[in-house]
Amino acid sequence: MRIFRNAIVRRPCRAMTEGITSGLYPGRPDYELALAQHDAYIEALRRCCINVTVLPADEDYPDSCFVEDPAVLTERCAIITNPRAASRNGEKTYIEKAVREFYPGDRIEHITYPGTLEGGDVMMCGDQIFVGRSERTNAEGIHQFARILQKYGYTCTEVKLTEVLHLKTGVNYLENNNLLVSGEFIGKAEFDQYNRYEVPEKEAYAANCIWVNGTVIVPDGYSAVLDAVKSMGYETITVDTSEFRKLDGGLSCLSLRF
Ligand code: CIR
Repeated sequence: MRIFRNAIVRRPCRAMTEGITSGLYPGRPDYELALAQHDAYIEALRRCCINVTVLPADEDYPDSCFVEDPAVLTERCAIITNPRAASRNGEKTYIEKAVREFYPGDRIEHITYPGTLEGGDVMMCGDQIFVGRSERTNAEGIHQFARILQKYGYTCTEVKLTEVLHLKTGVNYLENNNLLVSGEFIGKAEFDQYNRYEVPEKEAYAANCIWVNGTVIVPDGYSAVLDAVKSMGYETITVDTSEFRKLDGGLSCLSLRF
C-alpha cells in the first residue's frame, strides 16, 4: 500500500474573498468559517497519520490555499508547475521554497512557458499518471510533463476535458483500483481498467474525495458518495468545505500529499 508521510497546506488568506470563481456554487467565502474548516481539514489529515506542514497565509495570492495547483509531488520527483491563471502564477515561487525542504534539488523539475499546467489536472494512480488537458493545462505543458515523468519511470495519459475546471474536479483515485467518476468522465475509455463508482449528478462536487493512508476524506453533505465509499470498505472522515467550494475548490486542492 502506498503511504503518504507528509502533507503541505497553506492557511487561507483574507483576500480569498477575491479568489477566482466560476460561480457554479454561489456566494463569497466567509473568511472566519473558512479558517475553521481549514482547521478541521488539517485535523482530518493528522488523523490519517500524516505529518502536516502548515504554511502561513499569503495575502498576495487570493487562491493560495489551493496548494495542489502549483506543484505535483510524486514518490520520485517534485514538479513545480506553471499555473495558467495569471493571479495564481506567482504561487509557484513560494511553493517551491516549501518543497525544497523535502526534495533534493536534482529531483525538482519545472514546467515552463509556453507550457502551462496546474496540479488539479494531475491524478496519480501508481506509476500511471493521468493529466487533464483543460483551460488551465495546455498541450505544451502536458508535453513537458510527460517527458519529465518518463525520466522517472512513470507513464502519462492525457485526458481531454471541457466541462469542469480540473481533471480531479470530476475524477479521483482511491487506490485499490477504485475511482470516483462524475459527469464528463463517466464512460471515458482511459479509465476502463478501474472499478468505477459513478457519482450522481447532484453530488458531483463529492467526486473530489481524497484517499489518505487507507482512510477516505469525503466532503460533508454528500450521503450517496459517503455510503458508496464506505461500502468499498474504507474508513471515512467527513469535512465541511462549503467556503472553498464557493471558489471551485475541493478536498484535493487544499493539500499536497506525498
Ligand atoms: C482557481 O480557480 O484556481 C481556484 N479558485 C480553485 C482551484 C481549485 N484547485 C483544484 O481544483 N486543484
